[in-house]
Amino acid sequence: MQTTKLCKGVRLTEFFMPTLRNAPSDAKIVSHQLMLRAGMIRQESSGIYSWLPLGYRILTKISEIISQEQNKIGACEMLMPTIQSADLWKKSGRYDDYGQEMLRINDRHNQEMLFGPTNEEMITDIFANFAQSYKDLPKNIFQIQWKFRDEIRPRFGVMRGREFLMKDGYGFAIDEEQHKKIYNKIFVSYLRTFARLGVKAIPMQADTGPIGGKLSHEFIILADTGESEIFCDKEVIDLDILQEKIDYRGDLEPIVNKWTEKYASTDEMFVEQEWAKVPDTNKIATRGIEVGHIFYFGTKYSEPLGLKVADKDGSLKPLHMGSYGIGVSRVFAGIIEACHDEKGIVFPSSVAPFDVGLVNVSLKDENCTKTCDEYYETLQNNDIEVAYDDRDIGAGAKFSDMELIGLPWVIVVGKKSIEKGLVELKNRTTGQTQDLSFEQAINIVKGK
Ligand code: 5CA
Repeated sequence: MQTTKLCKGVRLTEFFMPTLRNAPSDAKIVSHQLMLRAGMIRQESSGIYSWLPLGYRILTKISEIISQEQNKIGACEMLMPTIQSADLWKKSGRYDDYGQEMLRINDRHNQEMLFGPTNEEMITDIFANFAQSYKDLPKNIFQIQWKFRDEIRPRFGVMRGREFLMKDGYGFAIDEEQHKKIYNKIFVSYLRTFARLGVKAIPMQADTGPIGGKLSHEFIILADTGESEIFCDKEVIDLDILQEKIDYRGDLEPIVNKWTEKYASTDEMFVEQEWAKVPDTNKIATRGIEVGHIFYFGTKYSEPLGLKVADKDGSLKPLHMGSYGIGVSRVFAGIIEACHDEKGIVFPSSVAPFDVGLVNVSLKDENCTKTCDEYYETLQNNDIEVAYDDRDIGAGAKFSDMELIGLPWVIVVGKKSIEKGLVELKNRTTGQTQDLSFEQAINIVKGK
């Protein structure tokens, strides 16, 4: 996929990709180990990471897919500040509720500020300033912005960080019925988003926690290393949203029902009697990674913050709201938990940092290097994103780096293969190699 701001190709002599042979011993789960080894992130302090060029590139691709799917349901993207004033939080009553998880800051005028753990208060205040009547509704607004939560136990790398990237969306409606339509759109678009990111995230009944409200689902990737305990009917896992014909202007209730009629729940919402009804052969009790969480909480914030608009009959009504989160940096780790082997990451093509690696194994051979330089240009001209390994290191080290960073394809070019007019094309998923002409290799990489 071509993202707007990413370059199509990099030479590894210029690219900053500090790969490591071994992961530091304190990295306990495979995604954390592989992200460190692949030179994607570096820990700056507990739960706080720098995103190195390779990691940042993937994070950008994940964010772009999320934005695209949000845009399809008519959600509009904006950006709010990371630093907020404490005033709004005092009004909503959450200034005290959030306790030590909230990072509080005093500015030079001794004003109480905080690093936003989420943005319900601010967006409600913004919207309240402009919305006057039912004609301004429904609206669905989102941002992709850094959050800070001073977690007691930050762990597993970016999976549970203190600073992390979140897509937070907020829906505004005149009543519960109108809000249910937003909820359903979000629900279906999340299924599509995660499917496009190459992972299966199962919607599960969930607890609403400090965000509040009565209707809530978590989207969970099944993985033994996940922090959530889950119980679900195997039939939910077998469903495939990409096969579904979706009309976001139509009634989405049947699709939502299809994904929610079978039992799927986190341990917090577990109900023994319901679980007993699931046939034993379908019962899956395992662990999972919560990559998304959606809430409908009615008038919880609009009442205390005084957000009311005129309904058709002129009477003032408090807005019905919901909030919709995706852990952007967490889903990155979740994808790696779901997609790796003993050699490294096996990225789904939609989020792979590059489509193909181009490995020059005869760097000293002038003809081979000249040919590789040409191939590097040709690949980019064919809209193929390429990482060109032109480094003066051994072939073995080049191959293992390509496997580690998980590019779907690698094209190997050496003195001997050029003499035969061929290149070697390697598939990361199957490990199979083929000797082909460069043009044939391009067609395969492009999926022709
Ligand atoms: N305001 C709502 C959504 S707009 C909200 O804050 N929801 S949340 O608390 O459930 O967070 C949304 C998502 O952010 C979670 O589903 C999870 O994927 C991600 N997330 C939450 N805490 C962390 C953390 N400490 N590290 C990484 N990701 C996190």
